[in-house]
Amino acid sequence: MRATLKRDFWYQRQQVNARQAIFHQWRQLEKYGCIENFRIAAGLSDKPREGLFFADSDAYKWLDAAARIQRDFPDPRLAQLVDGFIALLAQAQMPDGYLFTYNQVHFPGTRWHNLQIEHELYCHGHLIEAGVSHYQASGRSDLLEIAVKAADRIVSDFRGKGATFTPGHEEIEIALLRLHEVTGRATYFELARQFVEQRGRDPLFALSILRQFSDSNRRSEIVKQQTAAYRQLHPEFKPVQFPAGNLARAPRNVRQRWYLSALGGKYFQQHAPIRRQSVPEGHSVRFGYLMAAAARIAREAGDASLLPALEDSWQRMVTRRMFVTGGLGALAELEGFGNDDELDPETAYCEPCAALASLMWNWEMAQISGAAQYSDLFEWQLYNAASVGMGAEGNSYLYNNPLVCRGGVTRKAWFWVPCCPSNLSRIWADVGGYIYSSQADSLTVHQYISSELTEGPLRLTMRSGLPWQGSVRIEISAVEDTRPVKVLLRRPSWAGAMRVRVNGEALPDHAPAAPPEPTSGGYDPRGAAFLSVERAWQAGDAVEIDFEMPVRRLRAHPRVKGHAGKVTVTRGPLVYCLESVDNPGVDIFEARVDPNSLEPVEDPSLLGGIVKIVGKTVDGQPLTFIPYWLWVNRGASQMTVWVKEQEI
Ligand code: FUB
Ligand code: ZN
Repeated sequence: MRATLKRDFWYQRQQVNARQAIFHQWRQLEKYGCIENFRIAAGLSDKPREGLFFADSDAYKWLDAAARIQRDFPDPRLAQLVDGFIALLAQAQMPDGYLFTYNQVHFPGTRWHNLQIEHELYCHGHLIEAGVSHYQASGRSDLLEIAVKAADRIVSDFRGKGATFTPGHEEIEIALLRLHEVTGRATYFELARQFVEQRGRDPLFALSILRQFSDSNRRSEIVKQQTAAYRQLHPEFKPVQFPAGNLARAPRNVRQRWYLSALGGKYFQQHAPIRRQSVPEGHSVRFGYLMAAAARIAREAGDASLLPALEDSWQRMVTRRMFVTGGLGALAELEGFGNDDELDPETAYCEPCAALASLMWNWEMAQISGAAQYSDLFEWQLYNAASVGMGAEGNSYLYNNPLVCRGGVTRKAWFWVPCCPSNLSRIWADVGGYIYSSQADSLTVHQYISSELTEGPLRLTMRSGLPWQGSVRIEISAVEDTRPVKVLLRRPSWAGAMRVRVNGEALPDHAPAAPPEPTSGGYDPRGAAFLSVERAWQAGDAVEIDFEMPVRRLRAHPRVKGHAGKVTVTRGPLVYCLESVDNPGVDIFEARVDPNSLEPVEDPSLLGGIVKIVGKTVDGQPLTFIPYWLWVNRGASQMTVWVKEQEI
């Protein structure tokens, strides 16, 4: 069920998304040749194709985001871009449904090559997702028809095939599951399930991957020769120059680790069949998409046999392989998980797409289990690991996200691999779909976000002060019928006391027991719980909630290297950091914070209006902490999420 956002924090982020980010992204896609690639494939341009082999996916994610944005923020300029691009896709798509500009332009007549590497299915997946989103948002079927044609091609070419016919970058599974939802055609669901079930079953995977790398390199060389030949004929042609990316520090042996991970299949989640994948491994975006798809299959098919692996993976991720921000991926190059407790904040990769994939997975797990820990992690990753990816104004981004930065990182307008910006935009546009869920006799409030809900057993409006203040008011505007409905309110892991009043009458608070063993990273969603309020609701009933939001200091587990004596400052769902620009004259990496000095202070003039946390070092120097997601919005700087508290 979807709610519409109202005023306040997330509505403002949606406005930035709709007014700035989506237009900025379109300009970048044009500037760097991504849209032109479709004109070339459609025979409308004779320029050389630009960008990586999977560049199409960035345009599809943009279309997906634009379609979702149009629902709540209609804009004729955006509608024109969307409609023009859909018309272009119709021209670029081959009559049999295939649409992948890399092959169409460079290797006409070839397809489904090097499936572990070249991302054909990943790109088709994003095309299909765009079609579904556009249909869901607008009721129009023009893009959906293109998506269905592509999906039918894939069904014909892949149905009944085995382990070697699975994608190296998961995503098509989610797309097919969403297409099944809107078309009701079982064959899409079955193919998604086949892709998930067939992973990790190729006994000759290592040989196959070596062959694919070699063939993929051979094909890249051909592409280079084609571009060079074009330049000889057209000396005036200048290939696009992508902006340099940010410094991504990595452990010394990361390249060897990447090779080993790839050969053993872990990088691609091809090392074991799905029910034996109980540890997060490899590329963290791919991992998250696989988990999201498997969880959705488990939910829709009622397949409980998938749950132990999903639950074990989740536990292992949260307890041993996740940064305090909810960021995922400890290793650049691999763009993926390191070993247990390998959580160096300077080499943290934490790509926003990995956090977004985790949101999708956690949403599914929340639906299956009814456990609050999944919605808690969703919130934490939304505000921290995902939000950090998009600049305050919506036109600059971060790709890799260290938790400690001594320099070398600025927000960029675009990237050589621009997978995150439009991925963030499509989730931002859909935040209203992740707040509530309902069953016949219950309504679950997963997130406290100002919104209006006009479907389900209760119609209501919510005003929430989060992430800055802990006051929430839910007012029932209409009820489906007079039967009692259970309202399940999440008691966040970060809350001190949770005071709830229904029509002015206070309910008892039950603080849940602390989880058994602390996590490696320091944040632990397992302390969250749902508080149930059951009654025959009436229009005008009001639930008022007050969350105590103390400044908390989280600590990494002692088994994590380099964190002894250090803390991360948090308040409510926000992780805070010290940024050099706010702390002139202080060595933020060496300063020792006085734990008793920390207090929240509203600052309407800082970064568009925030609650900062101020304090002092033990020798009396002033300290200012800002929310981590807002760092590096004011030019180059240094930053740390981990701050010294004790001398070690
Ligand atoms: O490979 C496609 C996308 O680009 C991945 O999800 C990102 O990690 C980046 O490599
Ligand atoms: Zn990304």
